[in-house]
Amino acid sequence: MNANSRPIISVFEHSPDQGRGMARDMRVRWALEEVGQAYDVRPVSFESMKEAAHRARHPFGQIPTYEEGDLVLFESGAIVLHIANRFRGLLPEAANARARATSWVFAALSTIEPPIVEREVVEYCEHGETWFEQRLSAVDDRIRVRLKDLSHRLGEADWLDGAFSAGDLMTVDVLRRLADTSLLDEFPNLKGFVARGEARPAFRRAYDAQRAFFNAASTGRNQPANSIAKE
Ligand code: GTB
Repeated sequence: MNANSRPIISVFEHSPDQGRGMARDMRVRWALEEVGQAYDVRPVSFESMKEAAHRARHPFGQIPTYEEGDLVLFESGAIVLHIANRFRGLLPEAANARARATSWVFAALSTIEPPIVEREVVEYCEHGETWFEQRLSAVDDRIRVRLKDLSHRLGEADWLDGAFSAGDLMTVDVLRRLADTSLLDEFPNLKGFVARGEARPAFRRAYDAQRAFFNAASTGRNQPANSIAKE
């Protein structure tokens, strides 16, 4: 960890999400808040994230990254699982329950998130194409398939497998990406699931921290007082 023994995570210097907590540092901030671990942030611009210093941390030149002493990690799933294994609070003690919670982290990232990301690509990159509406509707149907199955599994439960875990955190954060669509309206129990996640004090702290960071960046006020680790 750094001199203050706090992990450092990389975040957008100026997030294109306007402080809505939609980038993938949000799930890492949330995980750290859930386990009560303070952290510093390393802001990176779109230019600097493609430079050698950041690529040494992240081979694909992206955020988030996580630094803890000599350990440097990339990929939000690996980072959240590391935090969950390193600190108490995000994984059950029992081995089988831990393994099941891990399954949900992977399900969120490799089964639920891909069609949601595809929708974002369609919206950002294919807007204006003659076939845009048809393609968007086809991708929405693929998302619905995942939401229907997830909704069925969640049923009336608060969380996916007993107590709140890293699996719920990751799934809620992935579903939050649908906030600008009406897709979750079709699945009231999933809407409730996301609302429960967002109501957690740790989520609120993480959300407020990234928002304060965004606001300070917008007005040029992000100085070391905000616990920023610079190159
Ligand atoms: N699989 C990786 C992980 O899970 O960590 C994906 C990391 C990733 O996509 N990082 C994005 C990034 O660094 C930021 S989160 N992009 C810059 C680049 O690739 O050059 C994706 C994101 C960005 C912006 C918004 N937004 O504005 O709403 C939402 C999500």
